Formats: sequence, C-alpha cells, structure tokens
Amino acid sequence: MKTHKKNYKHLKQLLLLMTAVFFISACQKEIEVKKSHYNKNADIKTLGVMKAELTAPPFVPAPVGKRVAKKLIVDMEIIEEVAEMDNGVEYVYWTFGGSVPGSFIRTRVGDEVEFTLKNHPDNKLPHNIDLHAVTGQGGGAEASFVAPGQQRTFTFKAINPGLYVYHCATAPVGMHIANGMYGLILVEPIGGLDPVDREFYVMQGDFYTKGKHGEKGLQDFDLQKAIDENPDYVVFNGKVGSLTGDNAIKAKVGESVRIFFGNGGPNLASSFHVIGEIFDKVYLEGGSKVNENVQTTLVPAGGSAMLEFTVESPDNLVLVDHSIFRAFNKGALGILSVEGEENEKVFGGVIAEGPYNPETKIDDGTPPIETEVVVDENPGEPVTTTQNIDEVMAKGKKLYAQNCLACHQPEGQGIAGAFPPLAKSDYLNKDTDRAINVLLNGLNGEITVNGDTYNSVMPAQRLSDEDNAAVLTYIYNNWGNNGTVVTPEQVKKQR
Ligand code: HEC
Ligand SMILES: [Cu+2]
Repeated sequence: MKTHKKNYKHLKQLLLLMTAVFFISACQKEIEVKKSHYNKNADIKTLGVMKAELTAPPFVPAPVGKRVAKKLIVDMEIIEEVAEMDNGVEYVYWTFGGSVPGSFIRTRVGDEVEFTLKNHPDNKLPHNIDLHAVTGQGGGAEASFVAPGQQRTFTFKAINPGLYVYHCATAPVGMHIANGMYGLILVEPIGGLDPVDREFYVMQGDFYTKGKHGEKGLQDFDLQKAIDENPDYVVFNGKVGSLTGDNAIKAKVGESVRIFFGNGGPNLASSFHVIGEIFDKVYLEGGSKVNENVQTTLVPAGGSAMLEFTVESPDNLVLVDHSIFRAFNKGALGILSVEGEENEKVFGGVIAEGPYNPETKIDDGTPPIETEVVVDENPGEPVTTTQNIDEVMAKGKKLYAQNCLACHQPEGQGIAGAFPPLAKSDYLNKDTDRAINVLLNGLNGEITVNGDTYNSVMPAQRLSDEDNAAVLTYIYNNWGNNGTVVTPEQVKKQR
C-alpha cells in the first residue's frame, strides 16, 4: 500500500513536469509563429527628417526614387468650404487640405510618418483621419480625432507598399465621406516605382444633393438619397468638369503615363476605363500584383488601382466610369489630351467612305474576281447626287435618331447641365460652319448655349458629307431653328 502510494506520488510529479515542459515549448512555438508573421519592414531604420510635399489633384508629389527611409512630417489642414460642383451648382465640401480629393501623400516603405491633423477654427465639426496605409487602431482615426480650432499629432510606420485611400471616420462616417473627405496616400516600395513621364491623381466620388442633377444654387446633402445609393453626381476630382476643357490633363505621343486612381465612394464601385486606350499594366487594387493589357478595371469604394500605359497617338482619351450613364449624365468623365504626330501604325483613321446600298456591289478598291462587262444604259446623262429636300429631311431625321438623340434628346431639348439644346439654339443658329465643325471634329471645353454654360465633351461624328448635311438640315428646319439648308459641298469645305 505504502509503495503503491509512493509510486503514485512519483507519477504525479512526472505528470506535472511533463505539463510544464509542454507548456513552455508551446509558448516558444507561439513566439516563433509570431516572429515569422512579423512584417520586417517595421525594422527599417530611418535616417533624417523631411517635410512631406502635399499636392492637390490632378498633381502628385515628386517620386521617392532611391531615397532612404526618413521621418516624414505630414501637416494637413481640414477646411470646410463652399465650392462649385457644376455650373451654377454649389456645395459645402469638407476637405483634407482644401481639395477633393484631399492632398496626395507620397511616402516609402520604412518611413516613419509624423502626421499632424489641424481642424481650422472656422470649421463647424470635429473630424479625424483613417489611413488605409496604417496598421493600427482605426487606421489612426482615434489618435487623430480633432475638434475645430484644435490639432493633433500621431505617428505610424509605413510597412506595406501600395496605394491607399484615406478618409474621415467621424460619425456619421458616410456623410463625412460623401462631403469629400477622402484622398490617397502612396507607399512606394524600396527603390521606388519605375519612373514614368507623367503621373496624375484622379479620384472618383458620388454626391447626393437635395436638388436634381444640374439644379442651380447651393445644394444641401441629401441623406435619404445617400442611403438609397442614388447619387445626383458621380464625378472625378470632386466636381463635374474637373478634367475637361481647360482642366484636361495632357501628355505627348510616346510618353508613359501613370494614373493613381482612387475611389472615395461613399457608395459606388467604379468601372474605370479610358476610351481609346488600353492599360499596359494595372496594379490591382493598388497592391503589388500586376495585370497586363486591361480594358476596364474595377475599383471598389475605399479602394484604388495604379494604371500605366503609353500614349501612342494624338487623341483625346476619355476617362470614364464605364457604368456609362454616370459618365454622360452624372459627370464621371475626364479628358487626357495627347498631342503629337499622327501614328498610322497604330491607328489608320478613316480610309474609305461612301454610300452603302445593299442592292449594289461595293467598290472597296479590290479588283473583282470575275470581270463583267458593264454597259452604260444612259450614255451621256450626268450622275447627280442632288436630292430633293423631303428626301434630305427624311434621311436627316433617321440620322438624328441614330446618332444624336441619345444625348440631345428627341425634341432637341438637351439635358440641363449635360447636353446643350439644339432646339432654338443660339449657338447653332449663329454660325453654320462652326456647327459643321462640331460634327466633324467633336467639341470640348466651355460653350454657352442660350445663356447656360456647358463644359463637356461631344465626340466627333463619323458621318459622310451627305449625312452631315442631311442631319444638320433636319435640325435647322425643326424646333424653332432658322431653316438653313446645309449642302454636302459646305461640309466638304470644312474638312
Ligand atoms: C455623346 C453625346 C453626344 C452625341 C451623341 C452628340 N452630341 Fe452634340 N454635343 C454634346 C455635348 C456634350 C455638347 C457640348 C460640348 C461642350 O460642352 O463643349 C454638344 C454640342 C453640340 C452642338 C453645339 C451646341 C448647341 O447646342 O448648339 C451641336 C450643334 C451639336 N452638339 C450637334 C450634334 C449632332 C448633330 C449630333 C449627331 C450627329 C450630336 N451633336 C451628337 C454631346 C453629344
Ligand atoms: Cu470629417
């Protein structure tokens, strides 16, 4: 019995020892696991202090290149201010640094960012900042919460390379974002991104106003429309026309272009596309994976993408959200204007045109396989292209429905703020040659029609001289216009 008891005691001790050993080794394992998951960029040493250059869109600060990691001082002021959303439409924007999107911040992996957020004393509300580039509570939201007339400084280490959204995260968060409180922070990898010729900062956002799209005056934020995700405006860089007309971004044939594209939301994802271009490279979701030869890239609300392409021919490339009504009816449209020599290797342009009649054989320049003897049945009678006015009008009506109606509307009444009217248009009636040129070459930049300004884009119409003449004649002889008859010869002269 005694020995038995002693044995039992030994067994108990052994068990205790075993548990202890197991426990210690388990602990060690856990530490090892943690170490292997630890982002080693957190250990990058910084050398020196530098003040960050901050830029308003569409500009970006100078690339980091080969510079070492530093302590980077970011100084950002929040400003609440009235600005124009569209012609005659005003809105109270809440901004990081006075622009929508807010100032672009450019850092590199290993930088220790010392961030000071200042809330201007004239502002009405407290704000803060949640940077998606931050690993830490709320992306810095709590550490940066500031009341008007206050400032707050916090620090973080940039440990993951990529293009990140930042935004205000003060309740009601949706409203702060809907009023323009978002921007981009770029964390370049060690050694920097590959150099390119041009870089641009473009960010999409959706806006919700009490009045309908185009309704003039100072517009209040509409919470119900925001909840319903039914925006009146979907725009690039905070307003309609921020990248069209005189604001178009520019490049030269042969240059490489990088667009830092972000989506502030608050609600809509963007199907970002550039009409007339293909993205050679897309850094998906603003991360490190690169896709190549992309037509349209999907950028979620609160997400980003870096897009790279070279511009091969002198075109007006059109930046759009390919959810296309947003582009042509809500504002999500911009122009990258490319200047330089035509490049027929990549785009040949129109090489032939003429009437198409299914009844007759098409003369496309290739010699016929079987030669027939063609007999001219009416020798000596001239070939005439003159049509009577009724035919021209009927043809013009058809052409209008096919080519113009979608934008200028069935009765030529246009859409306020987006498409100018053709009915009783003073612009149209004043100058026929100018109107012909609009069709031949397209139109962008600010114009005034019947007292309202438009600053949008009309694509060039690829119609024959006859068709251009017919559609214009139809328009001039309808809806209270001045009755001009436009001839194909007149169109030809303007080519
Ligand atoms: C994709 C939409 C779109 C289509 C299609 C379109 N337009 Fe336009 N048009 C516009 C826009 C936008 C403007 C104003 C451009 C600006 O702001 O610089 C405009 C301007 C004009 C103007 C000068 C302003 C005015 O109101 O008098 C004329 C004339 C015109 N378009 C005629 C036509 C005709 C004719 C067609 C069809 C053959 C046509 N457009 C097709 C969008 C379009
Ligand atoms: Cu805010």
